[in-house]
Amino acid sequence: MARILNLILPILIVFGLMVVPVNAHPDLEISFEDAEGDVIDEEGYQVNHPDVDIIEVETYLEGEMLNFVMRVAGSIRGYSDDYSYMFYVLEEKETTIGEAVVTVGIGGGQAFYTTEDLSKEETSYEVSESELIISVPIDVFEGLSDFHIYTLANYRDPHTPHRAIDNAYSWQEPPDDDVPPPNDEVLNGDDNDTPWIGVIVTLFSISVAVLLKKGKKQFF
Ligand SMILES: [Ca+2]
Repeated sequence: MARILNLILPILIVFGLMVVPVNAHPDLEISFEDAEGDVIDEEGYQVNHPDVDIIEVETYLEGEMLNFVMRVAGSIRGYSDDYSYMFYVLEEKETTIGEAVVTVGIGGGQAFYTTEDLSKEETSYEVSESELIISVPIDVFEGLSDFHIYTLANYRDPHTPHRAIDNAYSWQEPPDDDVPPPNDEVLNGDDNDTPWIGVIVTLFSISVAVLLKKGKKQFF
């Protein structure tokens, strides 16, 4: 019996080490939608400004990069100083942009990402009509406990206080009733917390390890 335990224990430890780091990485590939026609001005009134009207947001992995995609109802104006399109990566749902661990955005024809230590790096991007893709090295997201996104599209008139703003975020569930929230309806978010399967596998391997350790003490 002791010999079997001696064989099993190292295998289990290696298995546990393999499972835990996988489970520690949140799902970085998410997508969600936002209602069309919900852009507001600086006073909160609904305005027609399709170039900042977010309709879809997506992140996907490509090689060593994580791509941040935003689609708007009109055209992406990332080349203009008057427009900005931002992605705020948050570790907790329903927190503010001030809590962002990574900020990804474009404005004035320059795409960048900023990490928590406020270092700002220029990065590559693509714009095709209504779609913006900003690519960020995957290393930037190492060690995150969870992955949620708050997005913001913003137009600022350079000569007046007028602004047009739309936001969309990954954590909102479809509304329970048939009445959508005013000005902002986010549907089909598939942003999940740590998958339960990972938690179950981890708890299982810890339990078996503890049992074996107890057994080992008893047998030696
Ligand atoms: Ca919208």
